[in-house]
Parts: sequence; C-alpha cells; structure tokens
Amino acid sequence: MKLIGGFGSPFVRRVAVSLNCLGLDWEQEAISAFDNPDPIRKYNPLVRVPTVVLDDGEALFESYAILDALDEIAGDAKRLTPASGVARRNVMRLTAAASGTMDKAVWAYYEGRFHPAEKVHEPWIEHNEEQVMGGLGYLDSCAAEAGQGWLAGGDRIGQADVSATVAIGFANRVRPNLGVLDKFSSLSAFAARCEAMDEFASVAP
Ligand SMILES: N[C@@H](CCC(=O)N[C@@H](CS)C(=O)NCC(=O)O)C(=O)O
Repeated sequence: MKLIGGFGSPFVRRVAVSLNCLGLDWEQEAISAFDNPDPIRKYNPLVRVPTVVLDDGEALFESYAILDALDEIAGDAKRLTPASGVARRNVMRLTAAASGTMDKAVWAYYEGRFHPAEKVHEPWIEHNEEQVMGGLGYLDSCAAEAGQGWLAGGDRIGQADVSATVAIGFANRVRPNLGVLDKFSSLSAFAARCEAMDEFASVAP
C-alpha cells in the first residue's frame, strides 16, 4: 500500500510507525498537501495527509480511520488498539490525548505560518499552546505510572505509545518555546526509548 505525506506531519508519522509495528508492506509518497495538492485530491476530497491507498486502489483518510483499518488488515494478534472493552477505551483515551495534542500544536504553528505577521493573533497561539501542555501533562503522568512498561499496560507496544511518542516529538519541534522535553521528563524518557526502536527511527521527521 501507499502512504501519502511527509513524516514532518505527526499524523502521517503515527501512521508510518504503526505500519512498521504491524509489519505491513508499504511505501511512502512524500507529497505536501500545500505544494502539490492534485495527486492527493485524486484520493482524498479534503486534500490532506495522511492519505493511504490500498493495493486495489481503495483510499483511506483521517489518521484515526486509517489506523482502525490497518489494525483490521493486520489482524487481531497484531492490532495496536484492542478490539473491545476497557482495554480499548484506555488506549483510545490516551491516543485521543496524543492526537488532540498534535492538533493543537499544528494550530499554534499554522497561526504563524499562514498569516502575515500583522494578522497573527498571539492569544490564539497561547490558547492552543495551553492545550498542548494539558495533553502532554496528562500523558506525562501516565508515563510516570507506566515506568518501564507501556502507557496502557500490556506486554507490547500499542497505539497510545506510538501516538504519544510522535506527539511530544512534534510539539518539541514546532513549539520549542514550550520546553516540553524538560517539563515532561517521564514522557520524554518514554519517547526516547520508543524513538530508539527501528519502527520509529526509520521514519524520522
Ligand atoms: N485530523 C487529520 C489531520 C491531518 C492534518 O492536519 N494534516 C495536515 C498536515 S499535518 C494537512 O494535510 N494539512 C493540509 C490542510 O489541512 O490543508 C488526521 O488525523 O488525519
């Protein structure tokens, strides 16, 4: 299958890491939605990345929907989000905190990137940054509780681990002013452990 988008996008990257963890065959088409929208529009009416094109041409978009489909394709023994019950809800809650953090870091970043300087609204940036700190603070306390284990427990990596690791790395890159690695030392140590794995290192931003 084909994954469209660059690893600078946290949403693309969490899909790429997940593909690696699930052991699925894939290749990247590193197209930017802003610089080269037409090849993406062919598969995704929203013209956003990540967009995934399965081998038979079926298109998937929105990272949560892509991840859900990939878990199903890989099968129950490999899935990164449990199929049901409290275990599923726990992974979903942590993953939602991580993907919400990604959203908010992107919004804070886009405010400066896509507005002329005189139209940048600092209070809006600060509002989004506060939410980034809220999401990472929550994941940091979960990482402290997890110790050397995985964020949602269990004996192997899951989606909460993938998304939380990608989220703090992205927030650190686009909002260096927030000092997230120092402020959230448990999550930062957890993420460093994950980033050392091939599944992450091979898809570095
Ligand atoms: N909720 C979407 C967010 C995807 C997203 O924001 N992608 C950005 C790159 S980080 C993008 O394609 N931006 C182009 C645009 O929205 O116009 C997902 O989870 O897939």
